[in-house]
Formats: sequence, C-alpha cells, structure tokens
Amino acid sequence: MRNESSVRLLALLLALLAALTCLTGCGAKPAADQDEDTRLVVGFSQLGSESSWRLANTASMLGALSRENGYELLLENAKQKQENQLAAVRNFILQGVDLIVIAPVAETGWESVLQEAKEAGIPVIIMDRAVAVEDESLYLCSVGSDFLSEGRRAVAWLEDELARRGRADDAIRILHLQGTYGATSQLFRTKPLEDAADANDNWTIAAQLPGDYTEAKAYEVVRDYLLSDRGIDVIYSENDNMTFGAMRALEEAGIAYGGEDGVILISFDAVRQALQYCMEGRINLCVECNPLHGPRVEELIRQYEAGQEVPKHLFVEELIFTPDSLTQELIDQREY
Ligand code: GYE
Repeated sequence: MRNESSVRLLALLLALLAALTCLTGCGAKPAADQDEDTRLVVGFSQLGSESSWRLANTASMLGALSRENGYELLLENAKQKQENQLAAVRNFILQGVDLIVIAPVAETGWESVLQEAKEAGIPVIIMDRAVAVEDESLYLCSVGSDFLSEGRRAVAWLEDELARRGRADDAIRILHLQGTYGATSQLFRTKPLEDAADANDNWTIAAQLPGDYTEAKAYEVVRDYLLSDRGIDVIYSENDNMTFGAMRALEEAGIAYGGEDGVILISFDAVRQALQYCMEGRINLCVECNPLHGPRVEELIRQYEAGQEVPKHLFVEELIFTPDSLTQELIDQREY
C-alpha cells in the first residue's frame, strides 16, 4: 500500500517536473540564456581564504556581482600565492572577460600582467590591498582601506592607554605579529608601530613574528616564542585571526591577557568574533577594517560602464572599538 502511493507520488512529481521544464525550456530560448549575452563577465582573482575578513570579502563580492545583478563572476582563489594570481589574470585575459578585479596578495610584481590586460583593452579594478606600479594608467581604479591610518590610530590609542594606566614611562615590550609580507595591509600597519617604537624610548619591539594572517601560523609562532620570553606587555597583531591564535598560545602558557592587567591585545579587522571578545574585555582594542567591498566595486563598474568618471582611489571610513564602546546589539547587527 505504502509502495503504491509512493510510486503514484513519484509519477506525479515527474509529470510536474516535465511540465515545468517545458514552461521554461520548450520552444523559446530559456530566459537565463537570453540574458547571458548582456551579462558582464568579471574575472575576480581573490588572493586566498586565510581569514574571516577574507571570507566576508569574497561573500560580499559574490553577493554584489551576482547573476541577478547582471554579472557572470569568475572567481579564482589564489591560495596566497602571487603566481596563482598571475596565472588567473592571464586566463581571464585569454577568455576575453569584460573586466578584471584583483585583490593582490603583495604589492609588487604586477607591471607585466597589468600591461597585458591594458593591451587587451580589459579594465582592471584593484581591491583591498594596493599594487605598487609607477604607471597608474595600468589599472582603472582601486578601492580599499587606509591601512596607514589604521596603524596610526592603533598606536595613538596605545600611547593614550598607557598614559591612562600611569605606565607612560614604563618599559613596554611589544610582540608584533605581522601579516603576509609585502601586502599593503602588512606594510602600512607595521610602519606606524616601528615609528612609534623609535619615537618612544621606553618601547621595545621584542620580536616581529610572521603570522601570514592565519590563526594556525600565529598560534605556532607565539607558542614557540613564549617558551623563551614571557615578559610581554603588548601584542600588536595585524589581524583578528592571528589574535585568536595568540590568545590560544597565551592561554596554554598560562599568561593572562586583556582587561586592565593582562597583556594588552591590539587587533585589526574587527570581525564579529573579535568584537565579542573585545566587549568581554579579552581584546583591548579592535581596529576596524571593512571587507564589504562588493557593492563599492559594483558601483564603480556601473559608473565605468555608463561612461562616467570613476575615482582613482577609493578609501573606506573606519572606526576603532574598545570594550566600553561596544554593545551586544552593535555586534549582532554587524555584517561580518
Ligand atoms: O586585515 C586580513 C586579511 O588585506 C585588509 O587581509 C586585508 C587583510 C585583513 O587576511 O584579515
């Protein structure tokens, strides 16, 4: 009995499916195919998937350059290797895409491939980190964060915070966790700290450790470092995921962090999890870095397609957060 009714149900479903397929597929060209010609094909070379920031950035691009919005987005993940990015961009050129977006892993090494895109008449938008090329006509425009200002605000906060704690003249030892070497976000977050350490005689950068923007790498290097040096006052970590790795290493080593007395944690990105920790007092400062570039890139493409002038460099407004500036409501509303 049960078998018979499921067979009937299956037959009914198949008939329905056939009717539906016919509605969209019989005779006329399916609507989706008709749009295909008018869709803008965008090749997007994403540098990797190393961090929460990066995942939010990719999701933002997928959302904005969607089929519904009239795009065909070809996404290539370079897994943090520039050679993969160069290969992907060359492939996009071969395929004759309408436009290319690159989130470059490092600043240098882009001249030739950008020249090739230019010669092929394909405009390139640089997103997130920058490219260091002398000839700015090699790309249409760039959109990203002002990393130097992020670093400066972090350092200024630390100076104020130490003064507030009455420690302005104490010897301060800073452990510096660096992001992927040669990335704009690494270079420009590093510079203000190094400058401040030069300017403040009592500040010492105890070590600069490579964390490659990943939690796993940061955990390892901090864990190993703490075996020989436990006298750290501050950890300046160039992204949240590295901060999470450092927190784990500190916990395992039995070293207190955050709050008024622990190792002062400074973190960049301000993704939701980091803000949560910040509100709980486990991270002392979150410097915001906004990954939601998808709609901005889409707007730039629309302006360009409409023949309008596009801004050469677009920077995003960003904030800093401390435990007292956060509420659960604010964190829950956060998109990333
Ligand atoms: O801070 C980090 C990511 O370049 C701004 O890259 C980006 C950085 C971001 O992996 O989390």
